[in-house]
Amino acid sequence: MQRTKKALITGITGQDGAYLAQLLLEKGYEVTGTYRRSSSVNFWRIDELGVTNHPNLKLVEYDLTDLSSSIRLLQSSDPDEVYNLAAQSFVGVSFEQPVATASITGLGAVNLLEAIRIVKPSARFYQASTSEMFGKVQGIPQRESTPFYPRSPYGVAKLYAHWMTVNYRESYGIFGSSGILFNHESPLRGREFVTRKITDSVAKIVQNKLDVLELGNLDAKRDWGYAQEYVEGMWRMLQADAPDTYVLSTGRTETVRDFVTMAFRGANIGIEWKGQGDAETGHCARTGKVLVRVSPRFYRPAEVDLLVGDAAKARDELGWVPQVSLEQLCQMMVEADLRRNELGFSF
Ligand code: NDP
Ligand code: GDR
Repeated sequence: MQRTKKALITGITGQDGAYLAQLLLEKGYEVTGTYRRSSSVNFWRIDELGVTNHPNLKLVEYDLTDLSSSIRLLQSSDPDEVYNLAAQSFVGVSFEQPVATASITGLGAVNLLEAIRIVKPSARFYQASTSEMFGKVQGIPQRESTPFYPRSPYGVAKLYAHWMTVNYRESYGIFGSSGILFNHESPLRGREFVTRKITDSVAKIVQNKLDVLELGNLDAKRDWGYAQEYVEGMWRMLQADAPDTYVLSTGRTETVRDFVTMAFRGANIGIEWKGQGDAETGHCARTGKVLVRVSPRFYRPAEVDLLVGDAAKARDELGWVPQVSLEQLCQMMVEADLRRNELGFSF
C-alpha cells in the first residue's frame, strides 16, 4: 500500500496557498499549512474553498523570518514536499518596506532551505519565484534562459531566493525547484493587486457604493493567468524526476487599461477612454460619467512595463498547459465580486 504523502505549505492564507491546499487535499495528501500570528486570523480563502476543517489539514502558526521556528516546523511536519509560498508579495509595498521585504521574501526562503538541509534533506522544495525577476526585460518573450533585471526590492529579494534554491540544489543535492510564475489571478486574489482592485471596484460602482476607480499606470502590460491552474504546475514540478527551473505563463499580454475595459464589459458597461497620461479618464459609454481616473499616487518608483512568458518547457516536460482565457478569468472575478458585494461582504 502507498504511504500517504505529507506536504508543508507556507502562506496557506494567501491566494496560492489556499488553492494548493485544496489541490493536495484532493490528491490525498496530509497537509500542514502555516499562517502568521495576528490579532485576527485570516482564513477567508480556505473557508471559501471549504478546506479549513478538513481532517487532513493541520494549521500551524509560523513566521518565515525565524530560523529556529523553521527547524521546528520541519521536525513537526516531517514533509515529503515543501511549498514556500509565504512572502511579502506586494511590489508596491516593497518600495516602502525594502528591509522587511528582503528579510521575509529573500532570507525567509533560506531559513526553510537551511531547515531542510538540517532536518530532512530528502524533502522536495518548491520556491515561488516570479516574472518580476525579469523586470526591465532583456528579451521577449521571457523564458528560463532570459537574463534577469529586477526593478523593485521585491524582485531583487525574489531573485536572491531563486539563486539560493539553485545553489542548494547544486551544493547539497536538495531537490529544490523554482517556478518562475507570471501573474496569476482569481476571485481569491488580494484586493491590493490590480486585477482584483478593478473587479471589486466594478462591482461597487454597479452597486452605487463607489463613484470612481482610481488607478496608476494603465499602460503596464501583464501576462495574466488563472491561479488554480498555476498551483497544479507547482505540484507537477515536484513530481518531476529532477529539480529544475520552470516558467509558467499564458503567452498573452494585455494592458491594465484592457483589463479595466474587459471587467466593465463583464458587468455590461461599455468604457470609452479619453485624454492621456495623468489626465486619462474612462467614461461610461452610455451616460458619459467618469468611472476611471489616473492617480499618480499608485505609480511606482520603477515600473515593469511588459511581461509575457514562454512556458514551452513546462508544457514539454511537465505537460502543463493553461486552459482558462483572460476573458473567462476576468468574468469569473467580476461575478464573484458582484455576488460578494451584493451579500454585503468583501474581503
Ligand atoms: P499572497 O500575498 O496572497 O500570500 C502570501 C502569503 O505569505 C500569505 O499567506 C501571508 O500571510 C504569508 N506571509 C507573509 N509574510 C509572512 C511571514 N513573515 N511569515 C509567514 N508567512 C508570511 O501571495 P500569492 O498567494 O499571490 O502568491 C504566493 C507566492 O507566489 C508569493 O511568494 C508570491 O510572491 C509568489 N508569486 C505570486 C504570483 C502571483 O501572481 N500571485 C506570481 C509569482 C510569484 P498573511 O495572510 O498573514 O499576510
Ligand atoms: P505586480 O501586480 O506588480 O505585477 O505583482 P499588481 O497587480 O500589483 O500590478 C500590476 C501592474 O498594474 C499596475 N497598476 C496598479 N497596480 C496596483 N496594485 N494598483 C493600482 O492601482 C495600479 N494601477 C496600475 C502596476 O503598476 C503594475 O504594473 C504581482 C504580485 O502578485 C507579485 O507577488 C508577483 O510576483 C507578480 O505579480 C508576478
